[in-house]
Amino acid sequence: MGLTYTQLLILLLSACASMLGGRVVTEARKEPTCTGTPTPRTITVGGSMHWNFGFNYTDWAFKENPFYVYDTLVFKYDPPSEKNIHPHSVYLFPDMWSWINCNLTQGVKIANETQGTGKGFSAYMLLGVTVASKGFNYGSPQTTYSDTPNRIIVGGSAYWSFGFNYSVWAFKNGPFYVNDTLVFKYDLPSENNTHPHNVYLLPDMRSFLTCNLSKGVKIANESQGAGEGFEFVLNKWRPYYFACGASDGYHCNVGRMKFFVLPLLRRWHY
Ligand SMILES: *[C@@H]1O[C@H](CO)[C@@H](O)[C@H](O)[C@H]1NC(C)=O
Ligand SMILES: *[C@@H]1O[C@H](CO)[C@@H](O)[C@H](O)[C@H]1NC(C)=O
Ligand SMILES: *[C@@H]1O[C@H](CO)[C@@H](O)[C@H](O)[C@H]1NC(C)=O
Ligand SMILES: *[C@@H]1O[C@H](CO)[C@@H](O)[C@H](O)[C@H]1NC(C)=O
Ligand SMILES: *[C@@H]1O[C@H](CO)[C@@H](O)[C@H](O)[C@H]1NC(C)=O
Ligand SMILES: *[C@@H]1O[C@H](CO)[C@@H](O)[C@H](O)[C@H]1NC(C)=O
Ligand SMILES: *[C@@H]1O[C@H](CO)[C@@H](O)[C@H](O)[C@H]1NC(C)=O
Ligand SMILES: *[C@@H]1O[C@H](CO)[C@@H](O)[C@H](O)[C@H]1NC(C)=O
Ligand SMILES: [Cu+2]
Repeated sequence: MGLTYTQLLILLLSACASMLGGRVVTEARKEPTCTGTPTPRTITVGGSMHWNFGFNYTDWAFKENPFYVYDTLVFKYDPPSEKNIHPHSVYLFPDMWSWINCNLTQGVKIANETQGTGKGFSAYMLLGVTVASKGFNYGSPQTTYSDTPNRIIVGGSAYWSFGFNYSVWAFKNGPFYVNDTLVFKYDLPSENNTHPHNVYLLPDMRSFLTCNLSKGVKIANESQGAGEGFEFVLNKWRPYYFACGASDGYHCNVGRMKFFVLPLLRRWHY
C-alpha cells in the first residue's frame, strides 16, 4: 500500500535539494528559487487523479517539475468509510533512505486520514526545501546545531529595522528548531521615532505575500521591543509568518520587515 504514495514527497525534496546543490543549474538560474518571492502556484497532487492508490506519483512529479518555495501542494483524498477502509494520509520523510524503504518510523505524519476531504490538505514547498537543504544532509553539517534551544536576535546587529531584508536573514540563519526563541529588538517611540515598529503574526502565506494585516495578530506593541526585546518561542511545528504592522503595512511591504520560518524538529538533524 505504502509504496506509490509515499514516494512523492521525497522526490520533491530531492528536486529542490539538487537545485540548491547546483545540479539542476538551469532551473536555479531562471528564478531565485530558495530566497526570492516568485509567483506561487497551487498544485493539486496527482492532478485530476488526486491522491490515490496505484497512480504513479514519481512520474507525475517529474512532469510537474520544477516546484518552488511558496508553491502549495494540495492533497485530496476520500475520508474513511465503509467503502474506503484503507484511507490515505500524508507523511514527510527525514531522508532518502527511509523513503526508498518506505520506512515510516522517523517520518512525520503531516495530514491524517480525514484531512484530504473537501478543499484538501495544503502543504507549502517551504517545508520540503527547508528540510531538503538544511536538515537533509546534502551539504555540510550545520555548525549552529545544538541540542538545546537557541535564542536568536532577529536581524542580528540590525535588529528589527526598516529596510533590512529579513527573508534573506531568515534563510541564511536557518534552520530554526522547535522551541528556539526569536528576539525582536526595536526602539521606543520618541520624537525621532514617530513610526515605531511592532510585531504581527500573520495567518497564512497569502497575507504574508501581500502584507495584509487584517487577520494578523499583534503579538508585540510599539514599546515591547525596548531593553531586552520581545521574545517569541517557536513552540510548534508549523510555519510562522512575521511582519511589522507599522504604517498600515508600509514597513512590511516597502520596508521588507517580514519573514517566515518553519522550525524543524531536532530529530531530523543528524
Ligand atoms: C530580499 O532579497 C532577495 C535576494 O536578493 C530578493 O529576492 C527578495 O525579493 C528581497 N526581499 C524583499 C522583501 O525585498
Ligand atoms: C513510474 O513511472 C516511471 C516512468 O514512467 C517509472 O520509471 C517508475 O518505475 C514508475 N514507478 C512506479 C512505482 O511504478
Ligand atoms: C526503520 O528505521 C528505523 C530507524 O531509522 C530502524 O530502526 C528500523 O530498523 C527501520 N526498519 C526497517 C524495516 O528497515
Ligand atoms: C485529523 O486532524 C483533524 C485536524 O487536526 C482533526 O480534527 C481530526 O479529528 C483528525 N482525524 C483523525 C481521524 O485523526
Ligand atoms: C518544547 O518545550 C516544551 C516545554 O518545555 C516541551 O514540552 C516540548 O516537548 C518541546 N518540544 C520539542 C520539539 O522539543
Ligand atoms: C532627535 O534628533 C535630534 C537631531 O539629530 C537630536 O538633537 C535630539 O536629541 C534627538 N532626540 C532624541 C529624543 O533622541
Ligand atoms: C485582506 O484580507 C481580508 C480577509 O482576509 C480581505 O477581506 C481583504 O480584501 C484583504 N485586503 C487586500 C488589500 O487584499
Ligand atoms: C505595550 O504592552 C505592554 C505590556 O502588555 C504595556 O505595558 C504597554 O503599555 C503597551 N504599550 C503601548 C504603547 O501600547
Ligand atoms: Cu516597522
